[in-house]
Amino acid sequence: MAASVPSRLGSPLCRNSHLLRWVEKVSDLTQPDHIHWVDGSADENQRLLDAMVRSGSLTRLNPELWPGCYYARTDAGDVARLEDRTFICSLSRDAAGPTNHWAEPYAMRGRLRQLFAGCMRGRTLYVLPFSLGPLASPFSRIGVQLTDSPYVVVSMRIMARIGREVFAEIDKNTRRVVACLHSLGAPLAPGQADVAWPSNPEKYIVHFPESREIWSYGSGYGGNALLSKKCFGLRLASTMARDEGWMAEHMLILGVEDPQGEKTYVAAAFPSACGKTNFAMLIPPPGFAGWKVWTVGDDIAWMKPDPQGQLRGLNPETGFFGVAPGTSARTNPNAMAALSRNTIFTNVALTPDGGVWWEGMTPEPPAECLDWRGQTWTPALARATGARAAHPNARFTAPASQCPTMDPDWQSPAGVPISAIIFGGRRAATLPLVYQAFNWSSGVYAGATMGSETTAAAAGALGRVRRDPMAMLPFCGYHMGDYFRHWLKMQRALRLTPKIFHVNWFRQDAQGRYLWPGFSENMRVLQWIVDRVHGRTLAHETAIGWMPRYEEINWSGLDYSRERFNELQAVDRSAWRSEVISHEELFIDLHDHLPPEMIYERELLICRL
Ligand code: TSX
Ligand code: MN
Repeated sequence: MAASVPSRLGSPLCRNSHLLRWVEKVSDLTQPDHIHWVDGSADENQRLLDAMVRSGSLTRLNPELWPGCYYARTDAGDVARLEDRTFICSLSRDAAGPTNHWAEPYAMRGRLRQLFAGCMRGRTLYVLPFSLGPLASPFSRIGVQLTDSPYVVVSMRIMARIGREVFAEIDKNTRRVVACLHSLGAPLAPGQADVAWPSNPEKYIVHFPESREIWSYGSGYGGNALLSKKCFGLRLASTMARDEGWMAEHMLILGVEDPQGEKTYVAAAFPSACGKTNFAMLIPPPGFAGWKVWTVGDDIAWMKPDPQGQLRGLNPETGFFGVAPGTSARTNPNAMAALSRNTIFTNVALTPDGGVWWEGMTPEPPAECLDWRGQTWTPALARATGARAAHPNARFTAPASQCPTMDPDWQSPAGVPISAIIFGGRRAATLPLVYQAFNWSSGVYAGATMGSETTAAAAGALGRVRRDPMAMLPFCGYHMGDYFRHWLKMQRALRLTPKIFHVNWFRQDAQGRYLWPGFSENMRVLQWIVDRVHGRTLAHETAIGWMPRYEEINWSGLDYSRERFNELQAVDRSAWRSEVISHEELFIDLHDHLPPEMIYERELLICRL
């Protein structure tokens, strides 16, 4: 080894020879000025935050208003996940499937090595060990992220379990560690001044499922850079789960407690812009005295059958990386409590008193603030130009432990028993408020065909349904057809299969008004689901599944007419025939890997219509 290496290596907190060798190799390739082994302590965290404030990459918020909170503005070209730049580099293209971007692993490695050569010059390489799930849990998986971004280090300290105890676990050399390599791709020449948000216009987010590695280059933001989250927690974990007989899902987990104290846990998958975090932290309406909803997680569920055949679920994360705009004391008081302190805000607006603001946070906007680009923003300017104060994808990174509704068992190493699975979508028509699938395979069909209507004029026509199977379209690390097969196969490992439901909070009447009040009122749907799980309430059979009658919903405290409910729950056969026809689009893409059950379920549905 080169004699220069030990001086750059710093003082390792871990003696695992595989890890030391890998850090040396990466350091030789990327040429950082320093190496910092992350211990995860509060002291270290404060030193990193202070250094970022001094260098201008973070702003400390007013500690009287926002204790322990910091503010970051990204580069304008680094504001979201980049699906076009996300690759699954499996050995065969076929294994990645048509819904992923595939690249030949050998060629990609060559390209990445070119990009990473010298990419950390002038910067510090942080060795950041993390555990997804409590270390003591059989669910937990370990990764080490090598990164040149201190923003990533302080963010991952909120989102995952990091530091000394994870190094100690790696030292035992009994666990396979996922290697995560990340660089902003912005080396500094000697004397060169840094910018507030270093990044590179050329970006790559690359997964190697067979060797369980992640390489991410050029972005410092969110799912591109916090590799524990989408890259490991979903894409790599989904392939590990397939191989090992468990499930890594893009789901929230919540627990419903009834007035007798009985608790029922459900996992739920929604595409983006359906209010998943709001649902995870739901507050029952006034008519539900004695009922409580507990939060286990808002984004990722790792689920596995226990030896008794009961599905158990765990939130592998410890924080929320939530969309700020639209989050308010009205839509989600629990999220507001969670983000009130020790939170990192990114791309929201900065108010003159050293606070933050975003669209939808308060009924009245501030008279003036600095927008996410650092420009003066006023309500008048917004009316004239449509300028937004916060970027639509602005985020809060907040500790889950600060959410008032966290379940007492949210960190239980055994996970929580999952009794129901909910799929949802944002659909203006056709899809009722709620139905229960006939059985596991018809439920898998409901999840496979779920989707949302495009809300903004983002891509193409407004109101077109975009299919997003199990909300996993951007996050499944392998062929989507094989993923459906894995779902079907899981039934055999389960003695008690969770009941599967589909919900739609967004159905509209002929005038384009929402038929359902949503938010807290969704508790009425949750109660019916829980009652169904325990065999305590009736349902009637329709062409698409089991549905509640008006009488079977608890209407306490809400004036909602039978006529409106019937409109909300109507199954329009001709609309459903068109719906099923449009499922074909997805199935054609996946045809050569599509399990026969999906075809049979579709045929059965067509026959019932
Ligand atoms: O999060 C939402 N949920 C789930 C809450 C537990 N939203 C917010 C939009 C998603 C980002 C919803 N929006 C929900 C919902 O259930 N429903 C709707 C649609 C809706 C919007 C406004 C009203 C009613 C329904 N009415 C008034 O604001 C008065
Ligand atoms: Mn998500």
